[in-house]
Amino acid sequence: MSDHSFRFSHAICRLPAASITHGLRAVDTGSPDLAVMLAHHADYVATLRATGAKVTVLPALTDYPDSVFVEDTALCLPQGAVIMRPGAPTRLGEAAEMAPHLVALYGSVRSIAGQASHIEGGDILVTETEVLVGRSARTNAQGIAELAGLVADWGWPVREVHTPPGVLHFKTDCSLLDGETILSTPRLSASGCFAGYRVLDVPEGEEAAANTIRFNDLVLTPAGFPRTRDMLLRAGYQVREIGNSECAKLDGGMSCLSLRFGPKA
Ligand code: CIR
Repeated sequence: MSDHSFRFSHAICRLPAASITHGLRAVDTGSPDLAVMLAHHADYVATLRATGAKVTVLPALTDYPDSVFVEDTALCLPQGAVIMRPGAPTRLGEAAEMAPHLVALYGSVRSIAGQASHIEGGDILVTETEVLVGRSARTNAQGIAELAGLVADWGWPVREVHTPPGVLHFKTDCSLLDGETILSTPRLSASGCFAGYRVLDVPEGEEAAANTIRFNDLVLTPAGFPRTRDMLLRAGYQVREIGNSECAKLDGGMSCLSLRFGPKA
């Protein structure tokens, strides 16, 4: 089995801006504290770096309150990168801000360009064999179809899947732990979309722990979900808990804070 889906040589992150207090959120659970978020972000970056990866940290973008959540701006595959077209109007411009950085790394990029197409990276889970895309309030059928056309000649099949109602992104509820194992909420795995994969369901009440990232030898999980942490440890993963209290106020988790990519194919 190849392990390109969790072996990474590079990552790109972006510092949160003071305007993060205006970031999008489904439910208002209080204003994020920038100083605490910066401390959590620094811990996140240091943890990625500790695995040996080169991590670029871009400057904050005041004009885009949600721009710390870089994952939504692009899809990075071994063959190349695709610039997304976020479904949130306030986030559309973030994709263009990311493009030059990916051009610098990949040489060129492809882009979702259709005016009716919307797709955000948080709705995309890449496994060893396929690209799963959840249709959501941010990602529509046109965006998924356009992505499928853009990655077909790179050999990637795209499969449209279900995002549970009321959940921001498909990957809010799942993560890839290794080439064949997915961490999921029970409400998502019950849809059957992971047939053929080994699925670990997060315990009831710890749904917010389903958004983790496998990054080289580590699994980064949000702090505060001890039953999920212990389940992952028992399953043999090396776990690092990262504070996520402030990003969680904006519906953000471990995956949204980075774009991750490996050596070019
Ligand atoms: C948003 O609503 O767009 C941001 N407040 C959170 C984005 C989280 N992104 C992700 O999970 N990939």
